[in-house]
Parts: sequence; structure tokens; C-alpha cells
Amino acid sequence: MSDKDVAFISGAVRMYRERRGWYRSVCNVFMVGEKSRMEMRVMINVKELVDLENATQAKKIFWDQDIYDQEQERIFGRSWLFLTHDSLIPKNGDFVMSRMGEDKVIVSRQKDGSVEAFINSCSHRGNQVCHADSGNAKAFTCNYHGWVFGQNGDLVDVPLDTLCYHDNLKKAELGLRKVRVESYKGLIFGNMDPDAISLEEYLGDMCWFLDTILVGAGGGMELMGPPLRSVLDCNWKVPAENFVGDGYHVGWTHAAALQILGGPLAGLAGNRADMPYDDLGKQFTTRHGHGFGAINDAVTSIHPENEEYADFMAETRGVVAENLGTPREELYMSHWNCTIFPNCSFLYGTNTFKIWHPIGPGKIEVWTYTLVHKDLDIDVKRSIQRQAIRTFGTAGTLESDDGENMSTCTDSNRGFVTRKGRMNSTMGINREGRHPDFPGIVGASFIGETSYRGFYRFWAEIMDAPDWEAIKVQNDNWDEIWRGSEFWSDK
Ligand code: UNU
Ligand code: FES
Ligand code: FE
Repeated sequence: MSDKDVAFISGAVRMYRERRGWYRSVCNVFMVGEKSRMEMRVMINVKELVDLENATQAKKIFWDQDIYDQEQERIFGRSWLFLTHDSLIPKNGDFVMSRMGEDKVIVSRQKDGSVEAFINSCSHRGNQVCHADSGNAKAFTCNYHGWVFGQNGDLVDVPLDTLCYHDNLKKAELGLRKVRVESYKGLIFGNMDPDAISLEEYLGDMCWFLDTILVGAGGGMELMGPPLRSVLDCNWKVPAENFVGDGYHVGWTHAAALQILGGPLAGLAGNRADMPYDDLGKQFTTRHGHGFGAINDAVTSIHPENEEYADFMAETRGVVAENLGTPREELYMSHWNCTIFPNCSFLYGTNTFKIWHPIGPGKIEVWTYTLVHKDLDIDVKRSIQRQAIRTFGTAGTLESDDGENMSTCTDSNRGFVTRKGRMNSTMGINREGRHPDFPGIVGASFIGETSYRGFYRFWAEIMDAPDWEAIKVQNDNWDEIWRGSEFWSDK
């Protein structure tokens, strides 16, 4: 069934839905799952949207409302989504606001040190219960009728409970909707799906890579907040794919900014023909669509004048080598551009950490934190933060370089003829595979699209899967499109 057929059937289904009694049986053929059937949504033909063999994607994935709706249900409703970092809610009662797709959630530190998250919408008439971005609270009181929710989201007090409800209100059932919370070495994630695999399984081999920085020389990383927040008119996948694997745009989009900054990345400016690209770094993709590109010896990339930071890295790399081995010591000293599927991205070395919160197919809210080594002195952290904001903050030099491309990629693909076209992510397609030193699939150059292919491979898989059971079944086959590649063993 082609996309056109789906669209035609969609129209027909809507007509029948309005006029006939037997529409339900027609719909059932084309609907997916009980929930979707209730919402009368049409199934998306994912195989046509993402062509794995030829590494192309349909242009409509960036703006189509039906695709977006299915993403909300199947990706944002079932993936582990970044909520906050331990360092931003250190004490009992500390809370921050976050988002999971279009849902607003409160993330709150409990008395016993654990973290709970719940949806910020009152169980009485749905008002937003908490309007603060962050703070410390033992309870959250709705300002509409005064219902009081405890630190863990339970309903603890209701005005006129006896006098007007006559003690009939089932308070135990009226807590705020809870979100599953798990954390990995300081990063706190939430999941709406009780059947989802654990966070650690979801991150999978990415844990091995992430330990490079989240364990590092012992102290790991922390996030500095509060996040800068801005709105960009683009689809959430445009920046997500850019961070997962776009080493290609760095020397072009950011040419002027890098030239002015100087430092280890200045050499990339203008895509010089004399650069030994294969020796500059690699890229990686792992199960569940996570991935990153690494540029060797570029960890202090945007901080060419920050000697304290360079000294700290030089002093700690030996410990990383000892504890984690030389492949990860190299990564510890590299610049990473990374996305944890679906919408959590960071640049290690550039010290920026960004969440792309979707608000409709063509709009996102960007939340930008600063990512720093926890064991640095506070004044070094502050100087790194200043430089990270100058470059990748809302009005940052490199951030503004990217912004225009992000919004144009979303908008320019809509035209009636344009939309029938496809996008290409074939770079380095035969120069990747299993590697002796690293888990996942490894691409030969950091300028290549290996991790794009991994990102969209999983995007298609999770968009198509009725439930997590169907995703688990693919655990041994997920790397099928790279099987048979002898690239690294031949090299
Ligand atoms: O824009 C990026 N993704 C980037 C910028 C990557 C590496 C260095 C600077
Ligand atoms: Fe990459 Fe045009 S050159 S989008
Ligand atoms: Fe960029």
C-alpha cells in the first residue's frame, strides 16, 4: 500500500465514519492497535518513509501531521525521555518542570532521595498544578480550587472535603498521573509506557560509551541549569539527526565561527581538501537509534584559551585509560556530537546539552543546559558555561548558524511536488561495521552518515512496532543492514 493509497483510504474512512453504521469494520483493517482504533487514526506506511537499503527518507517526515501524531504515541509515549539531572534537584523537595513530548511533568526529589515524576495537570478539572520552572516544595497546590498534591503527586488535601464532598471523594485514586522514572549515572529519564524495557536496556551499548564521560576519571559529568529555552520553527528530528551524526555540516555551516574561535576545530573550516578525514575520528550507532560522532583530540574545541580546562583533561586522562582502557581514553579526549534517541542531544567538548521538545510537527522548544565535568573548580565550570552559551546558547554564534538550516529543512519540504521527493543519507555506507574495540556499528570517518542510518532504522522500527515485545524480538537482528560488512576486519 503506497502513501497515496493510505491518504485516499484515510479520506474514505472519514466519510464513512460520518455517514455509515458499518464504518468500524472498514477502519479496523487500516488501524493499528486498540488505542489507535479508538482515535480513528490511519496507519503510516513506515517502510515507504524510510528506505533502509538505499538510505533515503521521505521528505514528509518533517512536517506531516499524521506522522507526528504517530510519533507522539509510539516514540514519545514509549521511549525513555530525558527529564533532568541529579545535580539540578539535589535536595529533598527540590523539583523542576520538564516535558515528555507535549506533556508537562513535574520531577521531584523525595525524602528518601528517590525521584518521582508526575503529569502537571490537576485530577480535578485539569488545571496546571505548578507554574514554577523549579523550586523546593513539600506540596503542590492547584490555584483553581485548591486541591493539594504531595511531593510524590498523591492527592493529600481537598478543600471542603467533608462539608461539600461529604467524604465521598476517592482521594487515593486521584493522585497526579505518575511517570516511570529511572536514572543512569546522574541522568534522569521518564517513560510513559509500563511495558517498556528498563532504561539500562534501552541505552544498551550506549552505556559503555556514555561511561567514558559519566564515569570518566571518577567524578563524571553534571548539568548546569536552569536551561535556556527558545522556540525554533522546525521538526524535532532535524536537530536530533544533526546531533546524532552530522559531522559533515561542521566545516561548512560553521566555517566562519570556527575560524574566529580558533582551536582544534578551526582546521575543519571550509572543508579543506588536505585533511585526512579518516584519521580525525569515527562515528557510532547502537541498538535503539542512539549514536554519536567523535572528533579526536578536540575535547576543548570551543575553549582554546581555557588552560585550566585543558590541564584538568590532561591530568585526568590517565585515570580513564587505567579504568576504562585506551579506546575510551581517546573518546574521553574527543569532541562528541551525540543524540540519545529520540530527542536528547549533547556536544561533549562544546559542553552543550539540549533537549528538542516537540510542540507540533513544525515547532520545538529547545532546552539548553551546560554539560561540565563535576570535578572541575566552580570558576572553571562558570567560564566553560559562559563559552558554551556564547557558542550554543539561544543567541550563540554556532547555534544561530544551525537555526536557519533547521527551520528551512522543515518548511521547504512541503511543496506539492517537493514533498514527493526523498532525502539522502548515504555517506560512508560501505565503510562501516562491527569493530574490534567498540560495541555497536562503527563508521570510518566522523564525516559520514552511519549514525543517521542507525537513527532512522530505529525510528522506523519503533513507529511500526505495536508494542515493546515486538521491538525486543528484533534484538538479535537490529544490525542486519550492516551484517556482512567486513570493513573493519579487512582494514
Ligand atoms: O554543530 C555541531 N554539531 C558541532 C559543532 C560539532 C562539533 C564541533 C562543533
Ligand atoms: Fe545538505 Fe543541502 S547540502 S541539505
Ligand atoms: Fe551545528
